[in-house]
Amino acid sequence: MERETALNLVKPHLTDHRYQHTLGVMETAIQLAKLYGADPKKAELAAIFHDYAKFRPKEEMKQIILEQRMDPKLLSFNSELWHAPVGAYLVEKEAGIKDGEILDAIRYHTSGRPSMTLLEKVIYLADYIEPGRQFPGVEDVREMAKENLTDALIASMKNTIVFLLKKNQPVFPDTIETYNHLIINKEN
Ligand code: DGI
Ligand code: FE
Ligand code: FE
Repeated sequence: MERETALNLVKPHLTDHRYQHTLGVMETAIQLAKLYGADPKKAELAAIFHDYAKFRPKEEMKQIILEQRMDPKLLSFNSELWHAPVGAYLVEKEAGIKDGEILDAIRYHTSGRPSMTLLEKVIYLADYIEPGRQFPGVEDVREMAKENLTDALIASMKNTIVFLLKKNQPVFPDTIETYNHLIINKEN
């Protein structure tokens, strides 16, 4: 699918702010893909569609999680997590994206998962460091992303986990497992 076609499919589902974020993720994901040897075209499409379901009503997302037999523990954690797996489902159904690697990059872009593929890592990180992001520590992660994909990914997951802990919020087990997996498997 061409970039313009994809952007036109996504735009009606997003606010202006979220659309600008999507363009930032797209540019960043293409750069990271070229730097680390992922497929830039798949990175482009996964980035364009990654937040496709961000503004779906919670009830609709909940129904999809149940009907499509997605991980039921999602429903016991922050509903911010839901747009990722629900997005993968809707992007296939409504936008006709069939590529499993692209759909997985969308599916795991919020929680992560142990043994993330290169494309999943690229999208996760691009979402975190795109130029519109402003939270504390992001500049350090942007610098790391130029040198080492795994180190930058660990730093971004760590920041997210600490952010949730500081707000007394639960942390989805897959996020913790992803962090553990990355740390344990990194050569020190
Ligand atoms: O959709 P975006 O805002 O672009 O970014 P995202 O899909 O990474 O969503 C991140 C939000 O999800 C962030 O504000 C933290 C929140 N969140 C809630 N619980 C968890 C979580 N993020 C992760 N990784 N793990 C959680 O358990
Ligand atoms: Fe998201
Ligand atoms: Fe996003």
